[in-house]
Amino acid sequence: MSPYRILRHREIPDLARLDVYRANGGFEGFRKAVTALQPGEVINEVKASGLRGRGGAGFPAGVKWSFLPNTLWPHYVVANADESEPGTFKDREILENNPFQFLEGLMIASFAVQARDAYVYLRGEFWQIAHFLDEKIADLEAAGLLGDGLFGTDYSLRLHTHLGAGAYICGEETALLESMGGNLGQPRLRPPFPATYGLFGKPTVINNVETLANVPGILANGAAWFRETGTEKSPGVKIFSLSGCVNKPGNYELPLGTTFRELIFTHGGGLAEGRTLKAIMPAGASSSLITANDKALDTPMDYESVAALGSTLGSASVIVLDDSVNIAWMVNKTVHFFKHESCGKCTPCREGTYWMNHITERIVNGQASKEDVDLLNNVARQMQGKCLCALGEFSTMAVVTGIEQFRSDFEALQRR
Ligand code: L3W
Repeated sequence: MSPYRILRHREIPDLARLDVYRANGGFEGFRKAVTALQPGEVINEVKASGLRGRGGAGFPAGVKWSFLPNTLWPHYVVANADESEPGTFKDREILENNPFQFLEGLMIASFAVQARDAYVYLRGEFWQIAHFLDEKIADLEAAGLLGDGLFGTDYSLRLHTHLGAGAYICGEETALLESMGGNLGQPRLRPPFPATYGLFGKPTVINNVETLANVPGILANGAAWFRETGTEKSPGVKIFSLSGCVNKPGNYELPLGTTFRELIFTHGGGLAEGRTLKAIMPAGASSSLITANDKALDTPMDYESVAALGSTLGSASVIVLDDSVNIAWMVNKTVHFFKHESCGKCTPCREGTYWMNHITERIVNGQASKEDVDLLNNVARQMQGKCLCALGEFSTMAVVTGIEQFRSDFEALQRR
């Protein structure tokens, strides 16, 4: 038995081959769903498992599936494989090494909402993965697992891949849908949520790759099995992408509720000789900073506990910062990223990220005035609650918490 639920390829060689995946229980969950269960029963099983969205928001997957109205057709399912959050590299490992587990999850989700076409939206830089998935989809068609009248029922399903063009914003679900529809990749106002007005204006489920990769196990082994690990409110395992000032960066599949200390020091091998931990960014560039101390290190990494620390677990891309890092320098990097990736549709984000970038450039180049740190803080706070989507909001997180917790780092770089 592999100790892994998602990164099973680390234990099972050639898991990306259909025969190997099937020999290891692959597509039993999908077969069970299509041949033995009603769509509503599949949704109820996923609801009972408590599986929460692994893309960042932690929204319960089964609940999301249940939102699709049975009065509007067709329904679509879209897998969000636009993995672009700085520090997040988990979906790529799944797609490249355990593609069938992800595709099976997408197929089960499709059956659950009775979608007959489902899509995988990949970031433009994942073009090799798109070709790879196309081959896997062809294997599934050849094996009779995709196509018309599956398992002798009247259920038919086709999968399609769709490449983006390298824009971070297209990971935001409504921008993704706009992009797929042939429009500019810019977010639209919610509500309506994709559940009622999604792809081509039709009811649509959008789930992250890792979320979907959890689904086959739930169908094959049951909701209770899924809940055997993790916490009550955040059940199951999570892939933590660990990076930054740590000896062994990489993806770690661990139960939700594992502490920061265990991830960084036991699995990640700790910090370089002589260094001390300064801060943690648990949700990549979108994080509110967490000042490192015993309380933070002993906090379980689940959605509620990280929120109680004033941050978010997000997609669990844990960036470690040691005492060699000036926080103003790091904030300049995140702000530069968001300025570059802002789609420009809403004024607070377009102008705010531009000005935050301008001011942090002045700070890191030693050209800032005494007032600049307060000005930066003011711009960030003015943006909060006023942006069209999460990008603008999240661009302010490291700025505001960085100044709050490490103001002296900003002042140290100001013009003397
Ligand atoms: C119907 C309602 N549907 C909510 C749905 C909504 C969406 C989901 C969550 O993501 C995260 C952030 C960062 N009727 C609904 C409803 N929904 N209410 O539930 O929605 P929401 O608004 O809570 O979050 P979101 O905007 O979808 C924001 C993370 O994304 N992030 C980056 C992630 C990057 C990756 C990656 O690179 N792989 O995942 C940056 O912002 O952590 O928590 O589906 O439709 N009443």
